[in-house]
Parts: sequence; structure tokens; C-alpha cells
Amino acid sequence: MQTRAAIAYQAGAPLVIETVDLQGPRAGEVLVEIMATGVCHTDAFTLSGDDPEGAFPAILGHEGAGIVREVGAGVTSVKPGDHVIPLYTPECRECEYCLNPKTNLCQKIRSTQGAGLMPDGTSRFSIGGKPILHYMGCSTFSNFTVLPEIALAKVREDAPFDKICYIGCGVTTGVGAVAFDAKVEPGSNVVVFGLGGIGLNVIQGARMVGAGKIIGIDINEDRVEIAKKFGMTDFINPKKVENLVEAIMDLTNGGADYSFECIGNVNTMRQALECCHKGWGESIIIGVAGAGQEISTRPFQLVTGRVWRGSAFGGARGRTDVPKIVDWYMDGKINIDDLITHTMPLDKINDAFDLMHAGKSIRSVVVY
Ligand code: NAD
Ligand code: AHE
Ligand code: ZN
Ligand code: ZN
Repeated sequence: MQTRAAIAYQAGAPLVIETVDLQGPRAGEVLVEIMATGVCHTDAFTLSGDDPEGAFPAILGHEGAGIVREVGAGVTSVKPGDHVIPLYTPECRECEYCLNPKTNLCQKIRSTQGAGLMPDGTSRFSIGGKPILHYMGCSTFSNFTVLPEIALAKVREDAPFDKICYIGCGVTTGVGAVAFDAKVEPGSNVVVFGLGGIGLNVIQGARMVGAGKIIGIDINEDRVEIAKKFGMTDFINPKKVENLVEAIMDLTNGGADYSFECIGNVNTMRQALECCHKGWGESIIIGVAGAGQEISTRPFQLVTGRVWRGSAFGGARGRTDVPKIVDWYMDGKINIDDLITHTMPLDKINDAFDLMHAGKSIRSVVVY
């Protein structure tokens, strides 16, 4: 079949909207009509050329929601008409990672997915016979896409696609990092570096679990109002204090119980660790840093009890946890609507990247 898609031909260039050839689903695969997709900072990161795994030409996008249209041989967990959210972190339920309760990082298809290919090592997308790569196993910047069955969470049918697409990455990443990975206890002081599409979800996750102080850090003061609405109790603009780490220590009576880095900057990652409380403070890296970047700190920071760790997709096991997060949204436990500041058709998808870079949007959603 043919479908409309936004193609990333090369790093640093705008996406090009074109008609693409799409082969049908093979064994274990599913054809999905994407109804809506968010644009995450990670899409911009890969498009910029900073992603060591970035390869072109590719169809980016990993934050979608849609409807199953066709299933390949052997597919049993979804059927045509089912509403689904694509999972860049799949859940096969049988690999050694899925069987280990300490991780959500299913590795069943990780190597081909990282190379922009389906599990059999080929692409379903092409133009004029030349293959176009998949991205993060999802390619939601295409109206129709093919995914492995294990990379689809089946969700309830009364949930609106243009909101729950955000659960495909940003919402789950932020709320899940608090609830599933850090397991923040009620009353804990939490510091959130970066109040964008991820950080604001960390803030609402912290409020949901009953955190004490929730301190937001951002250089963009336009984020203050929305962050307060989502549960931020205190705000610091790093440009307005002499020493950010000391300012956080003062506000938290000695340091954060938990800090979350939601920027992707190795300098703020260091600050996020060093603002943690001696003896027990944990810093969780969510932000993705560019090729060649490295983090550093004095090992004494760790010797004296601070913990440095990371979180991918909020520690969520997608097929199991994503339907629950859709319920949280439908039950009013989490707010998604107010974070979606812009919607646009696929033809205008480059505007979503411009709005993000200008700090004007929290989340843009493309509606097909
Ligand atoms: P975003 O652009 O919406 O938000 C980033 C925020 O950081 C903005 O508000 C910006 O003003 C702020 N910021 C930038 N530089 C700053 C600085 N020096 N000090 C303080 N604030 C600063 O991005 P997003 O969509 O929220 O994504 C955030 C990061 O999380 C990105 O690196 C993205 O790739 C990553 N991410 C990781 C995962 C994961 O599973 N680990 C999932 C999604 C996104
Ligand atoms: N490809 C990059 C790393 C990118 C990355 O860290 N991706 C996150 C999800 S970001 C979603 O917006 C992730 O889940 N990582 C785990 C994984 O297996 O990719 C690089 O540095 O090579
Ligand atoms: Zn993302
Ligand atoms: Zn697995």
C-alpha cells in the first residue's frame, strides 16, 4: 500500500512530506493506522545528528496512538480494529530482561530496532524501490506503519488518540520514572531539572505519589505557571542564583531525596547528582545526551551515599503498564490535555520542531 509520511533524509534538514510505499505485515507483525503522534525532544535529537544510532533516510516518530488494520501470521494478542499505542520499549514477556523484575528493557528486537529495521532485518518502507529506515521500532510520523506484535499495547477504545499518543513516550517516561523506577516515597523532596514535555510529567508523577517539596529548575521562566499547576512548589532559574547546587541544598534542608534530569545536558546531570542529600539522595538521568558526551563527578559523591541511575520509558513494561496509564488519564489521576499546547496536520510537522526549539511548546501533536 501507499501512505503519507514525513521523511528525515539527512541530519539537520527539515522533514519532507511524501507518499511512501509500505509492505504489509509479515509473521508476528501488525499494520497500524496512526491517528495521532506527539513530537518528542528525542525526535529532534536524532534529526540533529547527535544520536549515535541516528541513520538516514528514516521515518522518525515514536509517540503515537492508532488502530490495528491488519495482522500477520501468528499474531494473537491484537486484531483489526483494536486501539493500540506503539512501544519503542517492547515487552516480549520471554527474554531474560523481561523475566528479570529489575528492568523494563526487553532486548528481544533491540539490535534490529536500533539499526532502523524490522526483526527480520529488512524495512517495510521504501520510495522508488529504495528502502527508508524505521525509527525506534515505531515510525509514527507515517500515517500507516508496521510494528512487531510485542511492540503494541492494546488500550481501551474510549480514550482519545490525540491525547493518549503522549503516553507512548513523554507521560510514561516522566510519571513512570517517579512511580516505577525511583519509587518516590510520600513526603520526599524532589528536584526536577528541565520543565518540558518530560519534566512536567515527572512533576505530576511526584504530586501523584505524595512528594513533599517539588522543586523545578529551568532557564525558561514561561514554564513556571504550568509547572505550578502540575504540582511544583518551588522554582529556581539557574541564571538567577550564584550556585544552583547550594540553592537547592538550602531549600531542601541538606539536599534532595530524589532528583530527575530531564534536559539531556551533562553539566546539569552533574548538578542533579550533587544536589542530592548525603547518605541517601538518588539522581535519575532521563535526558539523552549527544554522541561523545560523558558525565563526571567526584567519586566521593557516590562514596558518601548518593546514587546515580537512569530511567528509560519510565521503567514501564509497555504491554502491561501502558493500558493502566491510559486508565489513570481517563480517571483524571493525571492531566495530559494541558501539556498539549499545539496540534497540527502532518504537512506542518516541521512547525512542531520550530516551536520546541523556540521553547514555545510543551508538546505538539500531529493529528492525521
Ligand atoms: P523539552 O525540550 O520539552 O524540555 C527541555 C526543558 O529543559 C526545556 O523546558 C528547557 O527550557 C530546559 N532546559 C534546557 N537547557 C537547560 C538548562 N541548561 N538548565 C535548565 N533547564 C534547561 O524536552 P523533553 O521532550 O522534555 O525531553 C527532555 C529530555 O528527555 C531530552 O533529552 C529527551 O531526549 C529525553 N527523553 C528521555 C526519555 C527516556 O526514556 N529516558 C524519554 C523521552 C525523552
Ligand atoms: N540512541 C541513543 C539513545 C537514545 C535513548 O537513550 N533512548 C531512550 C528513549 S528516549 C525516548 O524519547 C531509551 O529508551 N533508551 C534505551 C534504548 O535501548 O534505546 C544512543 O545514545 O545511542
Ligand atoms: Zn520520546
Ligand atoms: Zn523481552
